[in-house]
Parts: sequence; C-alpha cells; structure tokens
Amino acid sequence: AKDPVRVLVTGAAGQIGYALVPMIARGVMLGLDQPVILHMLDIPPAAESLNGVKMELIDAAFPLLKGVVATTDAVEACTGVNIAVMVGGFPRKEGMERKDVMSKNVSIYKSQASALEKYAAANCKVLVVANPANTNALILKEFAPSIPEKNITCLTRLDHNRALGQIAERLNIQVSDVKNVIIWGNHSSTQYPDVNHATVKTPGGEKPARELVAADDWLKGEFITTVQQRGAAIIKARKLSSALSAASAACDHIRDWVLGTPEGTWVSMGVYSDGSYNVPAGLIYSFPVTCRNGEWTIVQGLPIDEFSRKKMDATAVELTEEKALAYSCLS
Ligand code: NAX
Repeated sequence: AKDPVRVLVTGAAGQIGYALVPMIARGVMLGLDQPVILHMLDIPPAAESLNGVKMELIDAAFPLLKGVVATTDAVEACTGVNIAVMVGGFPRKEGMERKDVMSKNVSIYKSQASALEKYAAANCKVLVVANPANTNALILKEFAPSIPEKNITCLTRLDHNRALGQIAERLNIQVSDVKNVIIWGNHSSTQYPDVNHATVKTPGGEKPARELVAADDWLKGEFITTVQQRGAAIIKARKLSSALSAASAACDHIRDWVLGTPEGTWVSMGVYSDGSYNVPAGLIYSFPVTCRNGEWTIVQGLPIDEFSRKKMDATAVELTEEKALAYSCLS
C-alpha cells in the first residue's frame, strides 16, 4: 500500500474548507488508491468549529483517511505536508479599502510562507485559493525562497471549468466533450476566458468550438462576461460565494498537477510567469499548461490575435498594479 500523503488545508473551518476536506478524504484529489492525512488550519475564533469538522471527518469513516490534525498553530499545521491548499484569508468587507484588505492578506501569506518553508516536506506543492489568489501566491513565493517557484501556484481552474460549462450549455452537449479553453491572467473580473483554441468532440471527430458556436458576438461578449462575473452571480443567488465548485476545482488542479493531464488536453493554472506570450515575468499569471511527472509546462506557440492580446495585456496590467500594492504593504 502507498504511504499516506499529508495535505494541508488552511481556512478549513470555512465554506470551501467544509466542501473540500471530504473530497480529499474520499480520494477525489489524489486518487482512490492514495491514503491521506489531513492537516487543517484555522484561526482561534474558528477553533471550535474546526474541531466540529474534525469530528465529522471521524464520523464519516473514510477508508483512505489515515489521520486528522486540526490546529490553530501554523507550525503544527505545516509540519511535513506534501501538498498545501491555502484557502484561509481575510475577506473584503463592506466599506474596506483595497489596500487594507491587501495589507491583511500580505501579512497572513508572509507568515504562512515562512512556516511552509521551514516545516513542509521537501518539494511541497502549494495551491493558493484565497483572494487575491495570484498576488497571495506571489507573496508566498517571495517569502518562501527555498520552495521552488514551480511549486507555487494559484487557482484559476474554477474559471476554466466555468468556461467549459458555458460552452457545453450553449451547444447543449456534455461538458466532458469540451476541452482546451484557456483562462489568461488574474483570478478577477479582468481574466480573459479564451475559446480560440478550444475543441469539441463530435461523432465526426474533434471540431473547433468557435466553428460550432458560430455566434462570434456571443463568444466575444456574453460568454466572456458570464465567466468573468460568475462568482458574483453565485453570491447573488446563494448569498454565499462559490464553495462546492471551488473545492472541486482545487481537487482538479492538484490531481492534474500530480497525476498528469490527459494526452492532448491542457488546463489553466496560475503560475510564475517566465515571460511566455510576452506576459511580464515575475507575475503569477494564469496560463494554459500540461502536466507530467508532477511538473507543469506552459503550452507554447499558440497564435494570439489582436483581440486576445489586448485582453491578456489588460489583466497583466491589473496584476502588476496588485503586485505594487502588495509591495507597498510590506514597507
Ligand atoms: P470563508 O470565510 O467561509 O472561510 C475562510 C476561512 O479562513 C475562515 O474559516 C477563516 O477563519 C479562515 N482564516 C482567516 N484567516 C486565516 C489565517 N490567517 N489562517 C488560517 N485560516 C484563516 O471563505 P470561503 O468562502 O471558504 O472562501 C475562502 C477564500 O477563497 C476567499 O478568500 C475567497 O475569496 C476565495 N475564493 C477563491 C476562488 C478561486 O477560484 N481562486 C473561488 C472561490 C472563493 O471566492
């Protein structure tokens, strides 16, 4: 039998945490043959609720779950973890300035970076979910210099899956028959959901999604804004932000990263830019990637038209501004 993998979930007493930990314990993230030990971190005001989640995990009698650590101590939480899913953060509240929210998250991610760097297992893979996800991941990278930059990513898979879902709904087909959409840039409303390279499986073979959808005005308009604004639409409908879809996307992200993407398929991940596609190096930016042997690689050589270029640049500008704001919180 395989040795258990230790998976950290921060903010585990929150809504995404509550949806995510049972998925991990059931093998959705790492496979049905992979035992796991869950490490759950939250802050002292949530300690009692976190303990309740631990009780439920015990009560669920998950065969793959070999242990549960529930703690408010970052060192205990980070010790020996192979995978860290960072969901905990400071949410933007009514009337708060952007800078104040950024400043809270910068200080959280700075200190958690140090705990991970010192106490996580070698080669720990990190996924940041908490917003501002790209910039929190960048801060974590800066303050954990001994963790390879390739190991620090942020979640844009939810946006990617939302884009697949919109195409499938529009064409009235199965979502599993659509692939290779791309989310470029920030996990925010400036993200660019790109269908130019997406394909659809049909009885007559694979066809470009653009050809099947045909309505260029929809693809350039409503499709993009629906994906960009989907988070807000969920909040309006549920009075709570997306949780089950975010948890599921976090599992997809880690599963594909660790176990590999299917041949001919790419996914979107927020990763440290090396300047590919003329995206400024040194930002955490969402790119199309393939994964193999536990490493992601940016898909190269996709033709970029003028419409796409503008949108890819606009979201990079926003990330550059966020980076500057985050750095101004450090001094
Ligand atoms: P909740 O407020 O339900 O849960 C957050 C949890 O984090 C709380 O239990 C809180 O006590 C805990 N926390 C706060 N500071 C902490 C710290 N320093 N260390 C450990 N835990 C801490 O929010 P939820 O709906 O679960 O969302 C979590 C985060 O995900 C938010 O930042 C949210 O904006 C972000 N999202 C990101 C998405 C993405 O695709 N990247 C999509 C969904 C979601 O909106």
